[in-house]
Amino acid sequence: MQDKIATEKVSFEDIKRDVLHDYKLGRISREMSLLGRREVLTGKAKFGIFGDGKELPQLAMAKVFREGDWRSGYYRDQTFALAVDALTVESFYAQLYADTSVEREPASAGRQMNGHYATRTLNEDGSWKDLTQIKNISSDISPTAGQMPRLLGLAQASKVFKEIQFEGAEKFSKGGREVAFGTIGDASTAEGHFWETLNAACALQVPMIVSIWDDGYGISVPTHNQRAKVDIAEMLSGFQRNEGETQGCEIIQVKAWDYPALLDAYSRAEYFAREESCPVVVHVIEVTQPQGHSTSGSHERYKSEERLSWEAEHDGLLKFREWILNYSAELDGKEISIATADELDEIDREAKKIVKDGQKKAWDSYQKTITDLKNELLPLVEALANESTEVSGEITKFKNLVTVAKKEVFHLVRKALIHTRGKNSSAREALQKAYERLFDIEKDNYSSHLYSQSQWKATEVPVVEPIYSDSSEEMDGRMVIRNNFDKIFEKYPQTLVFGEDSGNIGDVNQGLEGMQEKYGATRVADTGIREATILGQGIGMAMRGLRPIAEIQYLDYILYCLQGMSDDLATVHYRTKGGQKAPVIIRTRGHRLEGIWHSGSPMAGILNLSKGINILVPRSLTKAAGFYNTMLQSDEPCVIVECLNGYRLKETQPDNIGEFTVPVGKIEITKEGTDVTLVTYGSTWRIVTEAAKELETLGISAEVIDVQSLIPFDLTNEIAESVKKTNRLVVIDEDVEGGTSAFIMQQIIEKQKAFRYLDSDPITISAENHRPPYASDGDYFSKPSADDIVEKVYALFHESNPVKFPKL
Ligand SMILES: Cc1ncc(C[n+]2csc(CCOP(=O)(O)OP(=O)(O)O)c2C)c(N)n1
Ligand SMILES: [Mg+2]
Repeated sequence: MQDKIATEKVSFEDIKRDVLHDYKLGRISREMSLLGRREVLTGKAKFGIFGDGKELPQLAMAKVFREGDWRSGYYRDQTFALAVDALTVESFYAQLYADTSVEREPASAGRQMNGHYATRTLNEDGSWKDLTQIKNISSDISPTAGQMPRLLGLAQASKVFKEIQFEGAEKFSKGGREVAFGTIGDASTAEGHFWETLNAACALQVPMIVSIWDDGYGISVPTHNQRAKVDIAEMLSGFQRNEGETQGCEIIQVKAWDYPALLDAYSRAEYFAREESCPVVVHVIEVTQPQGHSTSGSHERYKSEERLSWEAEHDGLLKFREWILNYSAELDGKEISIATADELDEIDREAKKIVKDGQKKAWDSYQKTITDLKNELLPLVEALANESTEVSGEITKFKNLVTVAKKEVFHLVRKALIHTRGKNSSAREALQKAYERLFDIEKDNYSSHLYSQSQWKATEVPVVEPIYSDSSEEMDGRMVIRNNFDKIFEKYPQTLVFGEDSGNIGDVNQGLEGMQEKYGATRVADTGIREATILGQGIGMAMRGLRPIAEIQYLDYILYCLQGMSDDLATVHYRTKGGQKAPVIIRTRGHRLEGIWHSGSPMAGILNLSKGINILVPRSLTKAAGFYNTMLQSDEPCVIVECLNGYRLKETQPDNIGEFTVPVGKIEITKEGTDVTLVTYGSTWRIVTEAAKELETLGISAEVIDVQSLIPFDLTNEIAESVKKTNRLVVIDEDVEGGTSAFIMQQIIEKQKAFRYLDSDPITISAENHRPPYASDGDYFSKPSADDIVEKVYALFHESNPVKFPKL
């Protein structure tokens, strides 16, 4: 290896201080694990998963993790989080207890199980912090290997920042020198996400270091049952970069208990990644799990005596201690050492005390939140005791409880309010008021930040109407969207699009035609066929301040990345209580075409699994363009489903292309009518419009509504207003029955209370439950046609007035 990264000269005293600092941090981390398990087993916390056995490699990794760098890892990394100041003993226990305070538990404000780390990249108002000054941890998720796709995007951002500049970029990157660090367990490397990410990283040559903590087990299943070969480094050897090539990665194998070898491994890894933008895998072997997998079981059940005693002997901290004690060298003729056994014992004692004190402080603070609540509400309930014997009974039950959480306090209050119903005493009113005020606070604690709460919230984006004039041109829809992208790339240098065939040919429908030539292959890029990591590129880059448009070629293939949408993208703002955001735009196209996998409209699946993401279903490419223009001004993620059969249809391009917006959460009445409200979205809109015309000839005046935005949904209740006028409601789409149409119906009938205005049954017209067979007839017999719609709507009128509307 050539030159190393420039380092300052250090004295032996510096080294000694560093080593002992690591030792102490390692011991603190271990004590946190030991006490953490006890806290769970004694019932003070629900579940615990810890990083014991993984301390040493994480200390080494932290040494090359610099301000501006990123980690995307999993639940074992408490030592690393401590070492990079993303965690304190108190915040660790605050999370274990599920304390909802952002100050005390900044990673998730009590929303995540313990071991899920995150730093806060956002200020309270939702604006970005200077991320180049932070050692950044992207918020962990529990699905194993789910952290990998995002890691790719975090690493790729560095490469992109080397090439593009924009105002404000200095907050996100210093010349693209940042490295993204990933961590993953050995068993989780059996997941597709691991291989897909590594393959893509090797192709893209991004600065990424993936550490595999190989402890030989995935819960109880040993490695040899998990993958093709026990030694994953051997399996990965085909990924090894060849001399002089710019593909592949470097692979380093190192033992988890060998402190100097670990330091060396990570300094080499850093060189490859930071200086050469080459991905690196650090396969850390001989890792142990002193306490087993988690508090849910004991490893004695599945590990042999032999394995258990091997683990005890190879405990990293034990070996570290031995190494320190055995260290001896000569400097200037004098024998030097790092520490004596007594000195290390003293550090052990200090570590134990630091952890005990931190845990106690965290417990007391957490308990205080409950005690405060109890102190405020219990006297108000007690004031009602003489109004009802049931209330006294509830109070006695409450006082006999061994443990009290907020839930028990609220349960008592709600029971007291039920038992005193109808009594309008001032005591009851006082309780009711306090209950409502405090319940609102808890609502915020547990349910806030699913969507943005900042000034950049999608619904706050100013509406700019499209402008049409005599000189507005008519053209294919794909030209409208293309011209809009052209303006977008010109206006927002931080925007980039990538997907299968998106670059060279400008996407399969030429909606990006010529864009790569004009804006370069970094901003308009082809990718491999790998939807999960296309999304991951989007998430990671959006977390670092870029504005990625991740293109999924067809809606039918979005299922490959639905896991990431659901588990990662949709939850990131929520699971950090507004601490992180990833405003990715997922561009896809779908609905009506022909064939089992080219006509799907699995909208309900997406809708149900992606709460937290705006779901936009424009009926035309002009509408789609407007949504891109809106969402690029917002800090929320979204999916925009373009109509697959719309690219070659003629549309009139607005004169203010690239500027006009389409508001989210707003419906459009596209045809006025008085007799029935037909609600639809996407490609079905054209068919409904055709049916509405035919209904007119049958004496039925239909109002047609395009929902446009499924999430958020009709925020001003305009559909209910329409039903108030027409007194009839039909929801039409091409999803399965009980799918998106059921969601729309629930919103209108239950949320908007439109049931009050109905004169006939509200009905849905959806597709058959099987997927649509190939060709036009496959479509005709499985998705609602204009014929179906006309007949079903007509039937409603026949039922109410058979004379005027005789049977068809
Ligand atoms: C996708 C997914 N499947 C299953 C689980 C349940 N689970 C949690 S941890 C774990 C084992 C992971 O083993 P490994 O990757 O080796 O990490 P380790 O816990 O050993 O550090 C499993 C199966 C999960 N969290 N996510
Ligand atoms: Mg494992």
